[in-house]
Amino acid sequence: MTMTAPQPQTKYRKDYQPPQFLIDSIDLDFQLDDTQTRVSAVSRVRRNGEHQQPLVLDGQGLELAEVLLNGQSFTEYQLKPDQLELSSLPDEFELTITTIIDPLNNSALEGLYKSGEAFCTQCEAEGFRRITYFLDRPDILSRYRVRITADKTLYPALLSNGNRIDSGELADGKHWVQWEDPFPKPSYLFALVAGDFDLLEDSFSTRSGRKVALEIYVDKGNRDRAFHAMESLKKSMRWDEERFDLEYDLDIYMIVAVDFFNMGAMENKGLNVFNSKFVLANAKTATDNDYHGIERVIAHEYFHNWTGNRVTCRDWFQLSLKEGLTVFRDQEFSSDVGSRAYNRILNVRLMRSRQFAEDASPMAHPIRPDAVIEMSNFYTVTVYEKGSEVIRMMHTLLGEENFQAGMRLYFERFDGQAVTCDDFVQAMQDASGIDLGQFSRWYSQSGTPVLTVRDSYDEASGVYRLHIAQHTPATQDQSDKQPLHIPFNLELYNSRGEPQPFRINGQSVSHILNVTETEQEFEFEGLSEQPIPSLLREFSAPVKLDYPYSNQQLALLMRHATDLFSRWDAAQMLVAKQLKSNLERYRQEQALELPDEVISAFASVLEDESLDPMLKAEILRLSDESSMAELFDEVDVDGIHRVRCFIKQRLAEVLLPRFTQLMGTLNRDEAYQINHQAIGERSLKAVCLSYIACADKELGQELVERLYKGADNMTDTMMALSVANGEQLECRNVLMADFEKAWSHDPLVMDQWFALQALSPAPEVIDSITSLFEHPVFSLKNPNRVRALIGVFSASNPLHFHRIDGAGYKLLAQVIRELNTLNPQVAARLITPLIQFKRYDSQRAALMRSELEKLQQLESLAKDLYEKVSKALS
Ligand code: B3K
Ligand code: ZN
Repeated sequence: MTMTAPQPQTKYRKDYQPPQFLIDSIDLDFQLDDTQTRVSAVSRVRRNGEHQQPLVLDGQGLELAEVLLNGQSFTEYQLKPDQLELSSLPDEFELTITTIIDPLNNSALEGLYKSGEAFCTQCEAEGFRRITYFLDRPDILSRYRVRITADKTLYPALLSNGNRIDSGELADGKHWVQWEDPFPKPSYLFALVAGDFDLLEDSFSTRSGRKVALEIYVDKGNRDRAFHAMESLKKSMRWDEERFDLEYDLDIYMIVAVDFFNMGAMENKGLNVFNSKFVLANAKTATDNDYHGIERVIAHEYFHNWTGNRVTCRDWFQLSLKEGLTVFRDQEFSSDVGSRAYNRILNVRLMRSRQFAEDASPMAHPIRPDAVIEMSNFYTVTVYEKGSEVIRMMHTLLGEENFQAGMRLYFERFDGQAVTCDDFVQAMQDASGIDLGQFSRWYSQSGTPVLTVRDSYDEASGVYRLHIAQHTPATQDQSDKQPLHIPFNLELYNSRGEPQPFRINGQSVSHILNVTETEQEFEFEGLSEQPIPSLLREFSAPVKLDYPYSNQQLALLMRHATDLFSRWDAAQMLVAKQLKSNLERYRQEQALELPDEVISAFASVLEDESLDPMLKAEILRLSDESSMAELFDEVDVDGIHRVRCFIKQRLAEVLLPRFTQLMGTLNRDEAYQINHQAIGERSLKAVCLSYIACADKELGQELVERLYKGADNMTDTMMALSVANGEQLECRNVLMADFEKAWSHDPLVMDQWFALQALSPAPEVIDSITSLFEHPVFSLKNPNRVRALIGVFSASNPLHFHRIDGAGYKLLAQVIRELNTLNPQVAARLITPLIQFKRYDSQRAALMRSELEKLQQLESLAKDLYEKVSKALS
């Protein structure tokens, strides 16, 4: 008889119960050792309310060494799978639990593990239970004291949350440090780090005059790569004071960069642990995009100190309470300190490519999920990015002043507590007096609404009518959808491209319409000609728009829209239109076409000298094939590839002289600088170069080689390589080999090279990737390497990932099988493109499905994968 593993259990939001016990404080003692770390936890526990229930603690993969009750040996407990159940307990007591754990063999990178030579922790969401038995849920807020003992030479730095209060030496070459965090916190914010680092120190004076020590710990030899992170941290601290009136609350803020990390970073109180990718940068090793990413992630984790740490989540279903809000805050930070339009474009691109795809997938869920098997699976673009869009809509409806009043009320009410998304919305509503009742459906409804807009103009009365219908298609998790409250930002232009003042019922009105019903009509008066509407400006709601724009109308918006975001958006729509019509032609085996007015719309962007180079680059750059795929319910992999190539080729050929001329004017100030203008010019240079190489391989090759050889910074180097790779220039292999030789000592830099390998359009890409598994720098144990090579291939090289013989699917499934035991969290992230099989033709869908079925048969399928695979196959 075969034993089947118990089916993983689903947890439901509606089943929330307050905890049976509270833990006011915990003293942790760590005796660090590679495979036998001893953890003693002394908790002050009290019964919550009148009951005689046992105390059920969470624990996973722990060896239990000892249990004491009020200092005396205690045996009234039962060890169950992943739980320790204690009974016959008094109402208040001191509980001592000693466990032994094995950090060295912890390849899941949750709990306490080794990253290279250092010890570090990752506890969110449910990693603390891999350290000791505990009530590992975010509504248990406790005071932490932590004592760490370890070898002094190997681990000179011993770090934990809060303030360092004592330290000492021991006879056997060991030393210890004692930490105390004055703020009660949930277990997911606990952190410990031990290692031998280089340290970059600085300080920050808060607005009220307190001095905060800032410390960034990096691997030996990397100190000169931590300055940008430090500047970003100080900028974030200042910005949060100025824009949100929020000041830092401890005397020290530490960041540690580690090489093995499942995500970007973690906001542990006073001791952030970061993926080194989001800390380390200098001009030689990091691109402009890396710099931008570091600034954003440093800010994001810092902002969590208030939105997440001071006020946290009652349960994990409320994750968007802290993540949506903190993403909104980091987006606003990036927009205030950089270009608002550029940042909006990045956010919207992510929404339209990945979040819309998630809503259309078996993993569709509301920003506040109702049912979860493995919490790690819900750190999603929906919870984060759509969550942020929901906060942004509230900001749009309330305005900055009311929104900030709402934030103040939220902190007044809930500082030091674990609360819900409803609590947040209530604070916003109470502070503003604006009814958010219908609006709050955004928290419970999944799916992407489609707004169908039609219009008419009556010349005699000068009245323009806009008919707006909203419809949210059913998603796998939810069939019934209700109308949402959608802020709809619009502008009307006349045929000369001038914005038109408009009135509704004799009143001049704001540009934000409140769309609340399934169908609604708006009448605008006082228009002397049929206007051209600029709809859903700023992407004022996370919806899809259906309006029958003509090429001419879009060309006009591209040229004249008063906000730069709308110009970019018009270009997106113009290209989407050409994509759709040409796909039709492709299917009917007709010749592909690109109308002159489309080419001239692009030409006038190229020639517009008043346009910010960074924006110009974004408008001219065609979105990639996987983003284009999101315009369709059923994805035609080959058709999209073919048509995109055609559009690019046509634009490139006709506009070649203009691209070449423009390229010659960019970055003429030779020395590398990091400022808006210089970064924008580099970005535009990359776009020009890519079009040039597409139209004229010889000229492209010459420019690419010159750029590569003369580059004094990684942005230029990667630009050259990426064009050589993307356009399959003859110099591609030589340059790639040269880069490999130059950077093989630096895995973070090599990730860029692995990613290029993964993006290669060459037919042999799958074989190359397979042989790169043996590359000395590659390791399946390191999530950054895996994401760079396999993640990029399967998410961003659709032409080859979806190869018709299924070789791409096989490759991904093989990696997932290995990661199922090594690191299930990373495995479950990688599987995303496979579970979308229903959107592909029957041949591909069958091949993908069969890989999923094989995974489902795995004997010890981790629950992370179980959740996604079973949803996909159901
Ligand atoms: N809060 C962490 C995410 C932790 C994910 C754990 N699986 C990073 C962040 O959003 O800031
Ligand atoms: Zn976050």
